[in-house]
Amino acid sequence: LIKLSRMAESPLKFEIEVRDQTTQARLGRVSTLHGSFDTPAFMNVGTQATVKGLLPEQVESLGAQIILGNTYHLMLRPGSELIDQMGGLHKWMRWDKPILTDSGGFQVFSLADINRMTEDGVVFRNHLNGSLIDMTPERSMQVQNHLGSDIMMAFDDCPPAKNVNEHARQRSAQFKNVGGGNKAKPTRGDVNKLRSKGEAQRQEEQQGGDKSKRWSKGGVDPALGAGMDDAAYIQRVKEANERTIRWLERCKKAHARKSEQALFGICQGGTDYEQREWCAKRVSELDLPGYAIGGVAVGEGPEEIKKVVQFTAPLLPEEKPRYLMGVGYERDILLAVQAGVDMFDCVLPTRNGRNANAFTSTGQIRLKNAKFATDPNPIEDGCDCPACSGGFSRSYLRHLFRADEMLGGILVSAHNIRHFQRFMLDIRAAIRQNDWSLIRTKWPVAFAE
Ligand code: PRF
Ligand code: ZN
Repeated sequence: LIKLSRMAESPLKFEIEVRDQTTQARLGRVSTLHGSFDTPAFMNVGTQATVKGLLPEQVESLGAQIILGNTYHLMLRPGSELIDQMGGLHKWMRWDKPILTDSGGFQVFSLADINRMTEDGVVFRNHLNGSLIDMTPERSMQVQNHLGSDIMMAFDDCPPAKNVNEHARQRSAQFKNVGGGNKAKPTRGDVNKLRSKGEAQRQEEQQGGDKSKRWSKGGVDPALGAGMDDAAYIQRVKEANERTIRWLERCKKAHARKSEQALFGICQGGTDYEQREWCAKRVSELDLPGYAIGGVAVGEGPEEIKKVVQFTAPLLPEEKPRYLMGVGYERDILLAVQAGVDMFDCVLPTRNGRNANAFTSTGQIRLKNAKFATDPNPIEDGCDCPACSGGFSRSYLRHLFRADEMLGGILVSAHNIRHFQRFMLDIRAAIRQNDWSLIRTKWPVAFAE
């Protein structure tokens, strides 16, 4: 009876309709208070409360059933209090279907100029006005409660991969310079004072703050992981894991709209299997409506992604949706689906679309390339997107990008969104028919090296 009443209260329902016979793949449906979406699902990213360049009705007609929003960006501008005041994110951006919001955890680590990370949270610099922002699990929950997303993500600690790329190494170096540079560093007292104030007042004070203040020693370098030796890397991952669980417990407590919004926990652990196993077990014990695999595709290669996903997915509860965060390319999605993952998100379709990169079933093409100057063909034959079915040639699209015309980015974003949604449709059909040959013949890109 207790279990029944708890289920009745849950704002999220996951039904598995078909299980694949040869892999761990499942076909299902997630229901929220804003409607449902089919799984395996690909979520298009609407970071700034917009899927860049497209009307909500266009996003919907391209096949998107759920989109992703970002705590990090929306708390900085316009502020989540404003969105709450305007009736919540769905109403404000005119998308009345499901929305998942990321917690800001990953964005703080990958985008922000971090001043200090402690047990309590992360202090980072607002890139819009230079003010200092104090981000904690409680604050992330408050922002996501204001936004009113259907699925909220826990605030986690996501270290980069051990042999991460040059970009992350530069970020690491940048962090190490913070103390010696001309940037202001708040004291603990400043942070505590800020915490008891509203966001607007907070930001105002932070801008006029005492520039002579410096951090005392302590805290953790969040960029650690990059280029470390094995022992140091495992130590960093272990600390991140333990912190992620403590922060998750705080998130669960601070979540104020449990009957409307579902909180997903995140399994970290980098490329260390022992740590993955530990974290999967700990998040699963917290009995949440869904679980994510984080810390994947953070600079490691595709082989490593495959091994970690295949190891971690089956460790998460069978009957709950599993979400692989920030992934990815078609081959990564396919192998993750076959390992039992149900949800994905990635900026690739829209980001690459704006940059004249179009996805096709055999790989990406760069539309700015001279070889398309007189190419009369659509991006992809048989694609039913507005660009391809509308008769827009590669030649014309190339011209739009060279002339810096906004229609270029709009059309290729639309095509790319449709590309991933068609791919997911075919994946769901393959599971339903228990036949992967359809994917092998129609989507060679998913089998490319
Ligand atoms: N944590 C959160 N968001 C994320 C990630 C993560 O680990 C990733 C990693 N690929 C993408 N987005 N909170
Ligand atoms: Zn198309």
